[in-house]
Amino acid sequence: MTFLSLACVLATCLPQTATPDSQTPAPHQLGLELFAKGLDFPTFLCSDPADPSRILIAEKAGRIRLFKDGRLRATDFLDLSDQINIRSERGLLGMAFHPNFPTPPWVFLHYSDSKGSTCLSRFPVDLKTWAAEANEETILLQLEQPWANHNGGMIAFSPRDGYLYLGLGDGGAAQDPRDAAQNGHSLLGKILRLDVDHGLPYKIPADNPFRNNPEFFSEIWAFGLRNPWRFCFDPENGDLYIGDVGQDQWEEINWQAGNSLGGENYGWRLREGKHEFLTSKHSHGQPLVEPIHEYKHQHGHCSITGGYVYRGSQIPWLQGAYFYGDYCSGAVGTLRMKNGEMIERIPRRKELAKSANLSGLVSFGVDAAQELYILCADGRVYRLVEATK
Ligand SMILES: [Ca+2]
Ligand SMILES: [Ca+2]
Repeated sequence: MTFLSLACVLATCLPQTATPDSQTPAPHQLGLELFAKGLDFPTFLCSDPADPSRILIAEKAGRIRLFKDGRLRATDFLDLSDQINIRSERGLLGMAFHPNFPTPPWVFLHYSDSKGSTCLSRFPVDLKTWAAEANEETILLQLEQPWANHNGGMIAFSPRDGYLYLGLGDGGAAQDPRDAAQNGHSLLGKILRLDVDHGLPYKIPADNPFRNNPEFFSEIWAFGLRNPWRFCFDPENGDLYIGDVGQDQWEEINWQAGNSLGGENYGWRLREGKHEFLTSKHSHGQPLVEPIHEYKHQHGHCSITGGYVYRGSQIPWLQGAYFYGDYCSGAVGTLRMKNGEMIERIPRRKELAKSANLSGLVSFGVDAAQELYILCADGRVYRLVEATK
């Protein structure tokens, strides 16, 4: 195991708060263990829903590598590299098993196809070989992307309603030039909510918030997002945390309660974080939902990587803490919500820098035991552990 430099230690942690040095030391400390290295730009990690020792790691260029008991298997779970466009932020971006897996034995992928369009697809999994059947792809949604960046990437099933949620960025370039995120007749800059269990390509859930609103496409759950690269549901209560990537100044985290009815407008491009940005020709006459947390582009921060709520068993004191990080600086933070309010936020940059250099923090991952991982652009993947003193 090779631990890299401590460069992250030098700058202070997440802004808009006291530096970690000025705070009472946390009674517990976190660390990272190297889980794998040598991967090619890993973007997503999950496990067999029934077996956390069988870990899957997706690479941006289209392979999904399979690990059993920590060892890389020779045969990929799936290799889509011949049909994926990897320019800029394109690639294999997200993955989710059906919530009742293995009945049906389906895995869903979010990737950029050879033309660069967003593609949501379903593949059956052969449970004997533990490989997805590449020739049995069913495309559920295909959406042209005007630019190579801001493709969103996340897909996840809500633990409350069982529907598939898919995050899409504003399409790309800068300043949302097509004013897509506020436009109800564009799927860009949105989180969609789809019923993938009934009919093809999918069915619109009866209680989608804009189902009977002609100003919006009925797939839309929430809008006003710039690039919701990663979002997650708290498995305990269905609360939704969205890391929305900002433009030049502000990164933000949005939150909605598990019993939300949807329809939230998170503000882009009217606002970047909690700050005025540009006007929009679309007006919806509803209040904008402010982020629960924002941080500025300083101390090396440039792009938020949303994570997961810790619900594992290995670190009991960490229960219910939401993890997020920054792609450029590698800084990690945790926060907790209670009754719709943020009640705790802890910068963990210095703490984690003792065991790894996290700059290029592409994604967090979670296995079926709800233990957390961190994926870095340098091909290393770490497992979150309690630090031994
Ligand atoms: Ca795009
Ligand atoms: Ca916002």
